[in-house]
Amino acid sequence: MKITKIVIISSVLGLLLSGIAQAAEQNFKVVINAYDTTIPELKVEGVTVNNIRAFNVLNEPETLAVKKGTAVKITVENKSPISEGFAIDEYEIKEIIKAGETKVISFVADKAGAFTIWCQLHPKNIHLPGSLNVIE
Ligand SMILES: [Cu+2]
Repeated sequence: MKITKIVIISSVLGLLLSGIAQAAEQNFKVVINAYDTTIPELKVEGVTVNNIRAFNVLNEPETLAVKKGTAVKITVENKSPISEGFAIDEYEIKEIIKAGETKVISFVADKAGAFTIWCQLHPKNIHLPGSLNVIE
């Protein structure tokens, strides 16, 4: 009878502990995609413009949210045809991911706030920045 109780208590404790360990860790998958678009003809207010090319790079998803204290693991896959950057200044993260490659970035989100995730290689109007939101 006593042994049964101990076994039950220890297995409940084990479940609780593994539950806590899971809550303190969060994995994300971010894909860097490039969009190359050409608009053959655009008419605005009587003015015609031809062959407008728009090249944009997006981190998808753009926004990541975690609770403060979480061990964060971000797997970043670069599907753009060129090298892309992945930087979060406040966390001293500055990575370069070559075309077609994947990099895993790990850190503990120990500062609360909204931090810009940006590409240190390209202008922000081409490679659109995202956000890491660390909630208190
Ligand atoms: Cu970029």
